[in-house]
Amino acid sequence: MATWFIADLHLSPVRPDITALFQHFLTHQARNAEALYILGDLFDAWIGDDDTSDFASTIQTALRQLTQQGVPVYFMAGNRDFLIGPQFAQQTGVQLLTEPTIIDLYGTPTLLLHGDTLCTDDVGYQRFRKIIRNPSLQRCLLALPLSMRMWIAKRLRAASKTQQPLTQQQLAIMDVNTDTVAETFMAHQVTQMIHGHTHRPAIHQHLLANGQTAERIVVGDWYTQGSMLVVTPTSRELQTQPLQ
Ligand SMILES: [Mn+2]
Repeated sequence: MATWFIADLHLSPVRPDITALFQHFLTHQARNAEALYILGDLFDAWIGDDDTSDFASTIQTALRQLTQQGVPVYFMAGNRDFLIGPQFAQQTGVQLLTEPTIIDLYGTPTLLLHGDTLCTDDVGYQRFRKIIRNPSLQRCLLALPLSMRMWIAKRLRAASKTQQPLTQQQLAIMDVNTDTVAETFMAHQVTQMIHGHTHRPAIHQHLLANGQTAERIVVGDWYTQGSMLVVTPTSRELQTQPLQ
């Protein structure tokens, strides 16, 4: 038995290869999982649970098949798909987690988060996050007609495509701030944390102010491969799966 963690699949209609790999993952590795945790950015964009596109229903059907087979699937929102809501949960059988959540992972209290809240060096992004994650703004967004939300999402994607390649300094501020990481461990009284978002899969050790050593496991993205973390009572391993 094993517990699987994935994040940052950025599923979208323009990447059918990633969608196919995800479907394969759901019907193979995840099929025998004790639980599957999706730690955000499952979708490159999610404009609301009322999206009835073929793409949205393909993914929802695949998730529903897994939950109907008795595998518990948990979802925590990322910065791309925070508009996933109760209707999505109801249609898929996926259980929504608030961020952050502490789970008991084979006896080790483990903090789960998407990861963007740890990237405090990116001041501009944190400001944007505060605005966009405001519940009343989200209600306003969801009240807009679906076609208008599609238009907004398209414009946002087009805007990010025209950006210049990132400099080393820009890349650095997009990683976690180690002080914020240490504070987060202390605030939640845990010594194990799992997150995604930075697309830098690794297992890091952090020395905390109280002298304890804590471990931070970063789950990789699904851009040129599939990435997953598999945890058993005696092991944890970051894996990749090649595109077909
Ligand atoms: Mn993210």
